[in-house]
Amino acid sequence: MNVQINKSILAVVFCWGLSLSALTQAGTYSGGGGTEANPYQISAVNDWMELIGTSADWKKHFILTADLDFGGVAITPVARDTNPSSSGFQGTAFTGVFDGGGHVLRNFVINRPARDYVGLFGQVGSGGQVRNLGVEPLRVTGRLYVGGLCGYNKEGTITSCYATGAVNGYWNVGGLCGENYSSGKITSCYATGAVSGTESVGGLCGVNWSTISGSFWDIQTSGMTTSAGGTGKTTAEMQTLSTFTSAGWDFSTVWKMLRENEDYPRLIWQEEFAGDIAGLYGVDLIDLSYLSRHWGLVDCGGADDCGRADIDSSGDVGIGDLLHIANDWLKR
Ligand SMILES: [Ca+2]
Ligand SMILES: [Ca+2]
Repeated sequence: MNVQINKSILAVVFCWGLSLSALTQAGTYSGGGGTEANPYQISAVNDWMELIGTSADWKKHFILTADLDFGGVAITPVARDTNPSSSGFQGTAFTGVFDGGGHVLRNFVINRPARDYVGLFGQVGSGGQVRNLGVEPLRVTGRLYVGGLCGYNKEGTITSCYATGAVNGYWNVGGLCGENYSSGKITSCYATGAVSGTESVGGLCGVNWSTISGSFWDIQTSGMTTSAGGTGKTTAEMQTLSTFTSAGWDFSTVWKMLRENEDYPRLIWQEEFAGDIAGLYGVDLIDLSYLSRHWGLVDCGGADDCGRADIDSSGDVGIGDLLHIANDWLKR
């Protein structure tokens, strides 16, 4: 009898173990099958956490279907190095396709000061693609090969991406990518984050052995006048449409310029807010002070539309417009 019961318990435990291991082998995300025709859908922070934890999927296809705000939490890279005491990369590179869908991942921290290959993606390998993605970490800290988007682009293709946020490391540190190696390709990307490090440090990339084209970094906000690859521009130039159109950037299906001379290019499907009427993308004191400068204006709707301050199209600038800013306060 006891033997029988023990056998049943064993069977239950065995099945439970099997289902657990199935869970760790492939993610479910917000749907999709991980193929090119039917990519896994990333639509919530939990989906990204699942991707971080599921190395078996790092060769699959993904699409981001919304802007994600991580609320300031610390995350680890996808395709991270698993052995800090051995030089070189140990672990699984990202060789899949991550299409940002014109959306943004923002408001997270990556804090691995004693680790190499540090970025949203640690190492992008052969066949790996990251495209149409904005990356806005609060800060990224690592040791060797550190970047906002990727630590080490070994042989991957990175297209139409941007990275903001501070990046700090020791060697091979860049605002977008720590090192672009071998057949790695970076096209139509920019970086604006403050970059700091000891050796081979650059506004866009720290080290480049391959092809970087049509890409830029902000020499003022990055604090870097040099980069391995890319073209350095002032903030004013980075907020000028022709800087990018003359480099072949696609402003009909990939990028948009919300406010030339005030903001950087943004990805076309980034969320927009009614209260975002001035300055950089997002609703903050700049928008509030812009509203206050136009406060009390009447007869809006003419040629200048009260300079965008009549948000609710009521014909004047007043409480109704302030409510829009209050409602969207600090959204980005
Ligand atoms: Ca704004
Ligand atoms: Ca109004």
